[in-house]
Amino acid sequence: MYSGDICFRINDFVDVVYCVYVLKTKKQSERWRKLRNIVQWTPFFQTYKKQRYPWVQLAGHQGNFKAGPDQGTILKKLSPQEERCFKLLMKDILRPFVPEYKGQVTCEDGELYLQLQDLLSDFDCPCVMDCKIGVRTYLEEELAKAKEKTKLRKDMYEKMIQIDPKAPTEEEHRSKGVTKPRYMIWRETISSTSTLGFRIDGVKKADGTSSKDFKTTKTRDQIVEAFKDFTASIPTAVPRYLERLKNIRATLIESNFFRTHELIGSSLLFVHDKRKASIWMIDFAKTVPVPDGINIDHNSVWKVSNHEDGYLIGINNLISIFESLIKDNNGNIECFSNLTLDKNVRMDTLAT
Ligand code: I3P
Repeated sequence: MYSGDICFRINDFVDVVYCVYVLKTKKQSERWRKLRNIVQWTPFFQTYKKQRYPWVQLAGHQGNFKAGPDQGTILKKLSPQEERCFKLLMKDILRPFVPEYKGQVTCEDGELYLQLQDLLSDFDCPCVMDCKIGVRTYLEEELAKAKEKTKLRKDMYEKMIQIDPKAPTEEEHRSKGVTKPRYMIWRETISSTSTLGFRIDGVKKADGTSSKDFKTTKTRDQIVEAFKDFTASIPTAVPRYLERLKNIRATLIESNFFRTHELIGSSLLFVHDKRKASIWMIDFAKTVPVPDGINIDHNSVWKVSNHEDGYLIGINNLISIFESLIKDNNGNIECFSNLTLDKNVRMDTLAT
């Protein structure tokens, strides 16, 4: 499963050369495109790129991403469940809020990948934040499997004691292992997942520094501080994010995909630079259809077998926190000088 994965390229040298070349002639650029594809996949060039322009991954499983064969794309290891979601999302009204899916690609090692829009390709020195949405991060199916057959995870026990050596029970200490649901539930309660319906999984700032040190960022005040820090150098991003979050919420409510799916371990990717800010829904490896005969509203309390995911609880809290960031101490919307809002954004939409 590949939830929580985010990855992107910094300064792809090939693309820069390509852009310069494209200015020459169209016909030549066609030839260059072919050549570029060949060059990009040679082992030497892959090594060069790895050393000089590394991939940055903020969250999720290592080794899931590669540069895409076409400019402005990335490759993500195939998860059939995620591919199924992308195919449906390309036909849903949520399409503008997810990376564009461009089909499957088989790499030279024979592995299958999904080719997706590189969400960072239009930004200069972007700041990026991954927030995992929902009050629950494991599937009901994972819980049922763990009950049938207990599998102890040493790696999860180790991650647990690194944060809090007192967290495991005596028995867990003795066996030096915890089950996956036990770890996932503990992670949800030490972070803001179980209370606010989302958590910060990773942040990368414009200077290139990144942090995944948010495992115990739990209270609303801690989140507010983290968001302020994330937007400190470009505060105009705040109302833009708020606008996008409101658009996402309005679209989710109308979406057929959202109505019929349980979204677990899915994230919102926040990206801004000096000029613009946007948010996309990513990571659908644990997004599954709601079983027949069950309806969810994404807002009700989860109980085993009701399949609620708390996605809207997270979105509503994010909106409320971003609103608080743009209000002054008297509760008025602060004026953002130098801010050119997108065509369809009006200041009054920023009011609660
Ligand atoms: C990981 C995180 C991932 C989860 C992964 C966990 O914990 O919860 O979402 O992957 O399980 O180890 P952490 O963030 O504390 O490192 P899935 O969402 O795909 O289950 P895994 O180790 O079984 O992949």
